Amino acid sequence: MTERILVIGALGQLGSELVVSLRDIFGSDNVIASDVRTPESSFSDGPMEIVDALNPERIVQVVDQYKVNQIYHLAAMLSAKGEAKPMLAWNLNMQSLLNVLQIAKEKQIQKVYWPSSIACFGPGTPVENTPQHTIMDPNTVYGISKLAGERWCEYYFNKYGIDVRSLRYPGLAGYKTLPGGGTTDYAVDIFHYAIRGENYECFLQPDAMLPMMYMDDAVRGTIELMQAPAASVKIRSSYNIAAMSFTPSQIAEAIKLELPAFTINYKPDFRQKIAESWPDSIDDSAARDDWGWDHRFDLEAMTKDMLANLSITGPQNT
Ligand code: VAH
Repeated sequence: MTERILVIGALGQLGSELVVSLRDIFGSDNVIASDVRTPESSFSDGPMEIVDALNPERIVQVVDQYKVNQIYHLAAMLSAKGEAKPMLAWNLNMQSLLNVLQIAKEKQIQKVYWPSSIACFGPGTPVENTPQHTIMDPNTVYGISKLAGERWCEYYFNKYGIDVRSLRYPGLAGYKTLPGGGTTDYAVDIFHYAIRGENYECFLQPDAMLPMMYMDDAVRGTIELMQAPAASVKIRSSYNIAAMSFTPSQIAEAIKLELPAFTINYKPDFRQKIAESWPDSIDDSAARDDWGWDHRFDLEAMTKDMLANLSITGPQNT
């Protein structure tokens, strides 16, 4: 059976890279990129549709037109932006997921992917090596929507047999696209400033420890989860997944090893409080045991790869 994959939210930080990798594996014509925004140039090698994830009729129209049998639903408002527009964030993050889950049920979609986040944890969660099953008391709209979304995913799996799979991403850093409205965006912005030879003013404290992952690992882990045999996917809320943890001062030191002239100063804003509510490190043994997850990039490898690629592609204005 040919995989016909719809990616909703394809222009986002994760979507932009996931579409490229999915097209490499399944063929460009079999991966339909979609977003509420019109792309400037991306994805011209395959189908691109304008889809508002809050419009279920439009999603169904594209599912029917392309005979879609897998949906990656990535559209969401991230943590920092969500605190500025709480009701918009809740509605987008929750209603769009419910639209996709209901369509998966009605149209017999074979597999659904939906990203959760370490933002589903909160100040009461054990902060070191946060377990797969533990206290979850998120205090951001984004985190609350991720916790609720995980519950809905498990509900649709148990009640209707929908094969929906999910990962609790840490902060993600990649060189191809800028993140939008997250608390961990600093870990991407810092590289663009460094490549431009400019001082970086960090919106988190130097010792703000956060779980992070290089985009290459996140994209590979996502596809490996989706290609795993259904029987090995034992967690149907969302899997903890991890690679490394670092602080702004540690990533700054890693950059200085490559660019000695790089400088940073710190001016924490409201995002510091959000960062403090999240874990320092994650126990992802369930993902490693159930479907063979393993990360490949540590801070040094990510730093080298980011700087090497940005020196070729050129920094973007963050
Ligand atoms: C955010 N990048 O900062 C997202 C992520 C763990 C953080 O979910 O909101």
